[in-house]
Amino acid sequence: MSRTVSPPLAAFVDALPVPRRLIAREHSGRLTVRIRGGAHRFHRDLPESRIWGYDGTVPGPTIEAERGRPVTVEWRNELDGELPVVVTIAPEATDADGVPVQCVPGLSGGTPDERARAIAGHTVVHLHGGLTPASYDGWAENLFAPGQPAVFHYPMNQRGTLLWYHDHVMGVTKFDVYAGLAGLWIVRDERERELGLPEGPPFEVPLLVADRNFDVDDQGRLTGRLMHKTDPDVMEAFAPFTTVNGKIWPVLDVQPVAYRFRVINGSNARTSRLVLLRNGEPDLDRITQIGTDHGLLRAPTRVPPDGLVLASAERADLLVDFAELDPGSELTLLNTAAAPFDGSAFQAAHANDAADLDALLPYPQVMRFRVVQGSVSRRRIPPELATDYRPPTPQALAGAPRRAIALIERELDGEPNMLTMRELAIIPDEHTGPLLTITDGEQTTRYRTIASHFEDATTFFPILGQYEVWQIINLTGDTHPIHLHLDPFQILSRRAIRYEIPEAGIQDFDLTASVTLERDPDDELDHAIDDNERGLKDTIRVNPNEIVEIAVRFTTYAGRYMYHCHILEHEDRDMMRPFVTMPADLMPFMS
Ligand SMILES: [Cu+2]
Repeated sequence: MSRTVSPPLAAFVDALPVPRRLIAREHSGRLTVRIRGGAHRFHRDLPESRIWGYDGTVPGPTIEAERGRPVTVEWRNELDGELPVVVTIAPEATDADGVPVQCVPGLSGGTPDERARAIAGHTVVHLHGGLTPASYDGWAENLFAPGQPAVFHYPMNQRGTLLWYHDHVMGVTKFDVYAGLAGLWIVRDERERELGLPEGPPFEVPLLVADRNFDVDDQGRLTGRLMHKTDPDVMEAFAPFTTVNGKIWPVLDVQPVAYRFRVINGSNARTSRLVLLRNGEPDLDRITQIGTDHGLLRAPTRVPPDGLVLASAERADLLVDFAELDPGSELTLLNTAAAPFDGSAFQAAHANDAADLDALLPYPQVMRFRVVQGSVSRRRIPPELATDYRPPTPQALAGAPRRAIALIERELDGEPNMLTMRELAIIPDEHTGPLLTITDGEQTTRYRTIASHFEDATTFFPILGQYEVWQIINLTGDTHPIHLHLDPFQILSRRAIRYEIPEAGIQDFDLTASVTLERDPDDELDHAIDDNERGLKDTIRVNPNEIVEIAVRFTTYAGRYMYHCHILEHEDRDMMRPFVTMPADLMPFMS
C-alpha cells in the first residue's frame, strides 16, 4: 500500500477557466502582448498569488492564427520588481515524518534563494513549434530588459496545430515559466476545417496542465506564494498541485456531445500519463486522438491502454465523446506517472490508487468533467485525417547525415547531479582516448565527444531541405523529452540498449561508455512507439536504456537554433545545444 497524504485543498470546486482568445485576424495580424506582473488565484480557497504573465494572466491569452497569414507580436516587457516565486533547495529529501519534501508545501527547512529573488525581468519569448526565422525564435541569450522593444514576426507558413509561447531565458527558464510566463498559440488551417472539427468555444477547449507548489505561513496555512522547491536528491521541481489553465483540479461542465480538447503538458518537469475514469473504471475508449505536436495524424488513434503520456511540452489533439452519458455523470482525469518519470508502466485499472509519495505523486487528480443537460449530438470521426505527410522512405534517408547525442548524468561534489548532453562524432579505429562505442551485433562504431556544454563550438550544421537522422542515446535513469526548434521530425525507431560507464567515465568534457544494442536483463520497458508518436513531433521522449532515432529535415530558415531537453531544470543546467541550419549553396564556403 502506497503512503498518502490528505490534500489541503478541495478538488473539483473551481470551474475550468478558458484563457482569453486573441484572434490575430481581428487585429490585422498585429498584436501587442504586455509581459507584466499580476495577481492570480490558483484555487477558490487560496489567497491570490503574485505571478508574471503575458497580459498579466496565467496562462497568457491564447493567440489564434491562420496558416499562411503572418502575425507580428510586439512583446512589451513591463516586468518590474522581484521574481514572484520563492526558490529553495530543502536541506533533506524527506521531512521528519518521512514524507518527501516535494510532496508538501512550504520551505521544508530550505532558505529562500536571494539570487533568484533578485531576478528582475530580462526575458525572451520562444514560440515552441513555430517555423520561425532565427532572429525571432527566442535564442536563450538574446534577452530584452523591461522597456526594451521586441517586435517578432511569425510567418505562420505551417500546419494547423497547437503551439505554445513561453519564456526561454538562459539558466532561469524554470523560474520564469513557473512564475506564469506561458500561453497557448493555435494555428488553424483548411484541412482541419474540411474535417469539420470543433473550432473555438464551447466545444474546443485548450487544457494546459502544469504542477505548482506554494509557501505556508507560521500556522502551516497555504499563502498562495509560488514556490519552486527541489531537494538534495532530485534537482527537478515536482510540485504537488496540478493546475489546468491556471486552476488546481478544476471541473468542466460538458454537454452530451463530442468535445475537442487541445492538451499540453506545461509542467517544468512532471510527465503526465492521463487516464479518464468513470465510476472508478478506466474509460479510455471515449477518447480518440486526432493530432500530436505538429497537428493532425494520418488516422485517428486510441490512446495507449495505460493512458496518454505527455512529457513537458508534448501536445495531443483529442476528441472526447460524452454523447450517451446521462446528466450528472462525472468523469475524472487522473495522472498515474511517477516522478521523476522513467517510462515505467502503470495499469489504468489501478489509477484510483496512483497516489504515491515515494513516486512524488501525492495527488493524481487533474480535473473532472460533469455532464449537464443538453441536446445529444453524435460526431463521426473521419477515418483519414492528414494527407500531407508520410514516414520518410528508405530512399529519402539513404545517405542522410547521421548525428549522435548521448544524454548523461554527471555527479558533482557538494551539489546536485548535472544532466547534460554530449555530441559525438565517429572516429577511426586507430584513435585513442576516451570514447563511446556502440555495438550492434558484430559491428562496433567508435565515437569521441565533440561538444559537452552549451557554449562549446557548434558542431551541427544541417543543410536546408536535406533529411538527417539523429540518434539520441539515453545513458541516464530518467526519461528526457528532447525538443528541436524549427521544423518537426518523425520517429524512426526506439531500441533497447544496455550500457556500461566505467568509474570516472563521465568527465567535464569527455565520455567513456560502451553501449550494446540489446536489452538489459533488468530492463522492464517495452520501448514501443505509441501510435500517437508516429505523427509530426517536435518533442520526443527518450526513455532509460534506449536509443531513439528521428528523421528531421530543416526547411525554410537558415540560422542559429537550439535543441534541448524540455525538462526545464535540465535545459537550464546544460542539457541544451545550438545547431545552425545552412543553405546548401553556402556549404562549399564553410571551412
Ligand atoms: Cu532531461
